[in-house]
Amino acid sequence: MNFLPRKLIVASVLGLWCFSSHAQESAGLKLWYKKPAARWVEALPVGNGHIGAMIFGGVEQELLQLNESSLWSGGPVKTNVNPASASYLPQVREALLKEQDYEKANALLKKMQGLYTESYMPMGDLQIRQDFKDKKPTSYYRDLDIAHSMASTSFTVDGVSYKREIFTSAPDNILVMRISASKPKQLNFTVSANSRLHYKLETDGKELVVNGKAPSHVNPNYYNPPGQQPIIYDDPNGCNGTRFQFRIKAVSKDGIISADTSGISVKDASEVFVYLSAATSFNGFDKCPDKDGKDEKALAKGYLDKALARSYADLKSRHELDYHTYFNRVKFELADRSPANPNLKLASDERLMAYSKGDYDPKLEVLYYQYGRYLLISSSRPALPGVPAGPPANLQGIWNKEMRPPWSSNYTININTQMNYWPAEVTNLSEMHMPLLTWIKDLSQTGKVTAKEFYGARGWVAHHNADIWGLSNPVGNVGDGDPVWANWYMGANWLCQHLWEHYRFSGDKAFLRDKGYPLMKEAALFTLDWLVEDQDGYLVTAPSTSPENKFKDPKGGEAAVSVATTMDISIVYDLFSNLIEAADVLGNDPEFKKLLIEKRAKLYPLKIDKRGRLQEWYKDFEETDTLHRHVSHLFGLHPGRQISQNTPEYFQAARKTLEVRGDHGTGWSKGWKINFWARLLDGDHAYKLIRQLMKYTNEGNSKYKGGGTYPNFFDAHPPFQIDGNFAGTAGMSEMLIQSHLKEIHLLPALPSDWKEGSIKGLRARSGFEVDINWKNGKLTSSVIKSLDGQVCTLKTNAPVKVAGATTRKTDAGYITEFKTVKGKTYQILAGN
Ligand code: FUC
Repeated sequence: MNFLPRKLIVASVLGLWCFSSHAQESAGLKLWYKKPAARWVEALPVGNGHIGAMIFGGVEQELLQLNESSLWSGGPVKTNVNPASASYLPQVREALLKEQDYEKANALLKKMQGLYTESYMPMGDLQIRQDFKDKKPTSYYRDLDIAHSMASTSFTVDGVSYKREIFTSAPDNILVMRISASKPKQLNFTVSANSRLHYKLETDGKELVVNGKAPSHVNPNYYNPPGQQPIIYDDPNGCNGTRFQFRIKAVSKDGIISADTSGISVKDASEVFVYLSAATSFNGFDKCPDKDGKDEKALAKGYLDKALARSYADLKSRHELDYHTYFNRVKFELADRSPANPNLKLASDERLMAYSKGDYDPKLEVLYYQYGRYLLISSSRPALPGVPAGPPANLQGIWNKEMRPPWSSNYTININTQMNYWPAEVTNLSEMHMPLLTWIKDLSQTGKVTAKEFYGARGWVAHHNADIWGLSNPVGNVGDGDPVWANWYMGANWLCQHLWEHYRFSGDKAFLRDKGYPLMKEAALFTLDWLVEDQDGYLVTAPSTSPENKFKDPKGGEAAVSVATTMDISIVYDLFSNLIEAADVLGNDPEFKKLLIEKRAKLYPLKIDKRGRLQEWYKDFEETDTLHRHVSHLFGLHPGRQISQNTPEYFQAARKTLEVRGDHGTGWSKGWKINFWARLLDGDHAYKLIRQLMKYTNEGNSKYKGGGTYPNFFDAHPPFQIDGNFAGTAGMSEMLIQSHLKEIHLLPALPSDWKEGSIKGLRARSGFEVDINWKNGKLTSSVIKSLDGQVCTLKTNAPVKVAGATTRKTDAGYITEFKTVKGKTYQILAGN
């Protein structure tokens, strides 16, 4: 590839000023571009878990598309929506277990559905109009610096250089923009605002205030029954939607600033600070956000007034201090074969394109990795003093511009929501896991009602879709959903894995005892009621689907519903195993533990099909889509731990499954496959999928095909879905460290293209923080900090030296075990 022409183009478009001051830095942790965003997937995201903004970087017209993470349509979930549901369950089971009439079971399951989830809403837009009388800007540059969580746009018009710097601060819950010019009194612009929701503008002559309201119901974008309004504002049953307010104020030392409802006008200023605060009336999953809602006006005003009482420098340093606390915990470096790789100087979209064509650019992979961490810190936040916790990151994190976003931008818990949180613990962002873990509790509350109302069962259950209100029923508007996705019963059980994993990484026993274990146990109670015996005495789930694949019905046609899919059984196995271990840790529930051990032993076993793959269904049915994007039956390989080198036959069958399934798929599907191949200890295949996940795309929506990465590095399903970003980061971590079994495996799946590098600050289960260095594809040294005083069992591909420990060779590698003291650091060196 010839880089010279491209370099010249960059230099001439940007001008020397821009080329020399920024392009070098783009080798680091920045996304940067030479043009404003023309499309939403070119705009750059900032967020603090509450406020989200997509920054377009226009010169005369700047657009910040705004979100607030608690702004959803709807209100608390309705109960008693399908009282007849439970009465169909015996008939469904009879159809499945006695008659093998899968079609009949499918039809009956439609009668066992509830309502659809609500949707995540866009909040509004902030626009800046800066009139340059059509004079052409030069030296245009915009970036997102993920090392500091700061976005900027700069350009020169008529000899004056202008700059806009934007950040969203979590500790002050505020968006701040600094607008400056290189010469005094050159800033003349207006700031205006609007919303796609119902809204009104207000002003006191200084601040611009947008008051609005979300609909009381929005149908999913794929659900359009004739004659039904898809967006409804007034709920005749009494609970209207969530109110919101955002307020904007501009401050300048020397300019003239005035505001009316058309906007804020700034004249002849040298430097201007624009502040935006936002709040909603959302008051918890079980409170009507209208009549029992929070006072969003007081909240938004409070955040703004508090921020205004601080200097810009103070707000910025509080923001950076907070952000660095999390972001700086992990440092990842990959050596490039040619340290002066010319791609380092390319704008990020061009660089991604070059990478997609095959260029070697490991530092771009590092940038992608850290971008996943950036997105998690920006979209999932625990509480801070004076600022409540935000909800978990949804299908689009917190960034959505649509009134009817793809799949409602909800929580899809048959893979996608869990995937969002795969990087949380291992990349040392345990705090960012908390919004999910807290929300699981909410979901369990409605899930208890669903278990009782829909199935007459104990405990709690959740199906494949959920929302901020904790909707837990099988969706479908009682009959319109397809059971292949709607009637899946393992949502709660899978989410419970996150409670256990949080304990495994943190060692926080109080969390496990007070929060994790009770929720896990309640999920198991549902499951114990849900399991039935088949004719051979195995415990099976019936009805059961393998999201979202179908099989060829031996009686003809296609079917989705049968008995004991491998995914169901693997998730139940995981839940029971985690509870059994948790009961050991807590020493609190011996009887229940005994019961689970008995039941686990009777679960329908894993099977290998006639092609040597892990069997997906109860019987060796043939799938209708061999390349299906979901690989649900490999749950036991990842994120479960039932399948590993310790179970060689299943390990081999899992590999075969993936080989046949192929590397195709949506963004998240490719992301999952990176994790699968890492668990199969095949770094080169995992790497192949990283390349696929990071393939440049600008595609809008091609049904279920494609995958890839948009110019702003958002993952493309397509359309945009954030889970692929998170799975990419998690998968790369999984290639460098694994600790799901009894040991910490260093460099389990290092690809040949990552010859030399280091990663610092990863977390491993049992409370360890780990740095790893390698050269020529081999571990050179590692530093392990013990955070919980546990015994450390290391697995390495070659012998290592640790003071006071001996290394033994096994079939699967070298095992080194040593006792640790909490707070102490241990050096590991390669060699005998
Ligand atoms: C599941 C997947 C789709 C999509 C949606 C949000 O239904 O099968 O690919 O990711 O969730």
